[in-house]
Amino acid sequence: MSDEGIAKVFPPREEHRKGVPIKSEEEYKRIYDESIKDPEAFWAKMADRIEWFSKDWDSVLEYDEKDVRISWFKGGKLNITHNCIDRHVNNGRKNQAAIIWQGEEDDDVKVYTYGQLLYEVSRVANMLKAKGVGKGDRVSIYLPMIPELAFAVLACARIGAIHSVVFGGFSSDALYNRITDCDSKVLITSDGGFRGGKAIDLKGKANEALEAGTTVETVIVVRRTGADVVMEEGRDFWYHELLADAEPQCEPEVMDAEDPLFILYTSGSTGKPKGVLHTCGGYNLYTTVTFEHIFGYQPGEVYWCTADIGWITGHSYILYGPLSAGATTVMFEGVPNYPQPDRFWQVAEKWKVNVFYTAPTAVRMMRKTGDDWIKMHDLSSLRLLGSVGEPIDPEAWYWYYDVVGGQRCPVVDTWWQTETGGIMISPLPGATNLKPGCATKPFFGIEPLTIREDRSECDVGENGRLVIKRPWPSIMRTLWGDHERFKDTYWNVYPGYYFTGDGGRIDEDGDVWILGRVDDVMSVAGHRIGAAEVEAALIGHPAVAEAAVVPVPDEIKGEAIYVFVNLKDGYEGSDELRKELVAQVRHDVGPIATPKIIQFAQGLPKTRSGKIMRRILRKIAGGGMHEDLGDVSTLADPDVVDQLIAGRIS
Ligand code: 7RM
Repeated sequence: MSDEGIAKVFPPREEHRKGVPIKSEEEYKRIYDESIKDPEAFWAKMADRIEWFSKDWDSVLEYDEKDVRISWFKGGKLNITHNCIDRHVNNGRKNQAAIIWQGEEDDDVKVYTYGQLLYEVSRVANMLKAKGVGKGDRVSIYLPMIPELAFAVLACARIGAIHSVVFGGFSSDALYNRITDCDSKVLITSDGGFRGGKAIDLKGKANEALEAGTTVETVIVVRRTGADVVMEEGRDFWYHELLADAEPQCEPEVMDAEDPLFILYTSGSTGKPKGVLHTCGGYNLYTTVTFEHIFGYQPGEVYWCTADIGWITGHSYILYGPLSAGATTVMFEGVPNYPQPDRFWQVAEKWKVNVFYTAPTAVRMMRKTGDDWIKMHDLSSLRLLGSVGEPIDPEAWYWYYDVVGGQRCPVVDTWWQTETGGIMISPLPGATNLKPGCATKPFFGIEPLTIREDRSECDVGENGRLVIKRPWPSIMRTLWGDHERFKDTYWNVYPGYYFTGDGGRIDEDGDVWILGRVDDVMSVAGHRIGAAEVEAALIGHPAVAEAAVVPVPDEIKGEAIYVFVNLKDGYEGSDELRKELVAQVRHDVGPIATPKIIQFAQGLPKTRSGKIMRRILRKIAGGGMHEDLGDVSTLADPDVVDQLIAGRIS
């Protein structure tokens, strides 16, 4: 990352201030200072950005620091789908497009107005009720990016069921783990999905996941590809058949602000994924307000976030934030390079997209395929560009700004996490000086800090660990079924602070630079993958004695997966075995975790207590020589280091 030295600064231009909520740096500073001085007063005032059935909350924030119990607006009543749908229908937006669904094939399009969305979501809600789903029940959703995914998510929220969306790229094992961890009663899936012109099988994987026996009583299957699938009598039902009997009126369940809204599993530094739990009120409010301020959405505009709804970005900024703000949001089934490398630009031109939000990996990929693919499209509708998921390197930032945005559009580099629910650090288009590669300023009510190992505050410009000072409305409330892990992972590492797991640096302007993960979590093509999950899969293979997984820099994906395996006696490393190991990882974790390189090793560097030193392996995988590795004298067997360096594969 070439973020050393003096970064070039792009102040907001006059046209960037038009129609956005915050119009100058002074205004941002004034409101920010207020929001930090008295966050409760600030959020109580902001609470009017959404509608409540009752604003009679006990208190704005309750925060028990010792047991880390956090509640916002407890006692207040609302339903997020009322805010995302009904209130717009009631306020003159009934016939405005809510969701523009663009299928993988260009003529495969569906547009749902807010009025139609109410109809669809209400029917699916009634369908779930008819299957015995009620408030607090868990529903797992394993679907491709089709409209039914949006309906299913919102239908759960409408009746107070807790949705757990599992990304379609995850394997049957991953799905099984995510179903069993939260004891889902219902699974909603499909006969398959389309990806890059090929049909992918979801029902087969779902069947496999359920084989071992789970709490799932009912499987609802959406017809998408028309593939032949195995349906289990009495358990499996076709979505379209159930829907035929569903009434289109369904009153939204009255939810407490602190009732659970959804679980979303995310990778951590152990093999077991963490069920991040979000609740209704704070999440609804925070995603709405960040969406309005950071994207500066204006009536009539078309907003497109290219993420998958299987990730938090899709939850917060394809569905809940934009819909709550009354936006027109594009939901895209396809991939960036099918049928051609200009697919994103062709779609953006076709729908006259004004706000485009994507991941750096996609930007790098399209930068590599060349400017001609983009110059053939009229992208003059674009007003603002967003980036999320990993640090955007200045090269990619400049290309995004120059070539995609034609130097007209501010680039908002938004830093946040599954756990934070919404965007935490980001420029505001009318107020913030942009710096390529820098996430810049905290959102209102957010107080980031960089600290040293010993918890002392870093100096200006010093690299440290990024922590956040106090709870904000959309902070996760717990890890499903494991409050101790929640406390240990996020709150007890640096007592008094929420620990992000990221490194960071705050410069002389108070701008925050994100330096990437400091734990064993990798970011491959913007997908968050725990090293431990991949290692667990590898160790599941009979030939493997031990495995260590580290990220290596990758030109397009940001990071790629480099694997060191130590084989059991009697096994020989071979290309055949490599293939088997890759297949094992794809089966256990999913294709998104496919290793790039597998190096067979005689041993792994370990401390005397037996802990694998991934720090050293990371350097070796990245091409480091012995002298780059720092002190290796504490290793149990320092000789393995030279063997590993000699055996490195580039
Ligand atoms: C939204 C999302 C979270 C991790 C986070 C970071 C990295 C996300 C940025 C970023 C640098 C950014 N949620 N990350 N956004 N790093 N600049 N703008 O991605 O839970 O899947 O991942 O992603 O390391 O901790 S996530």
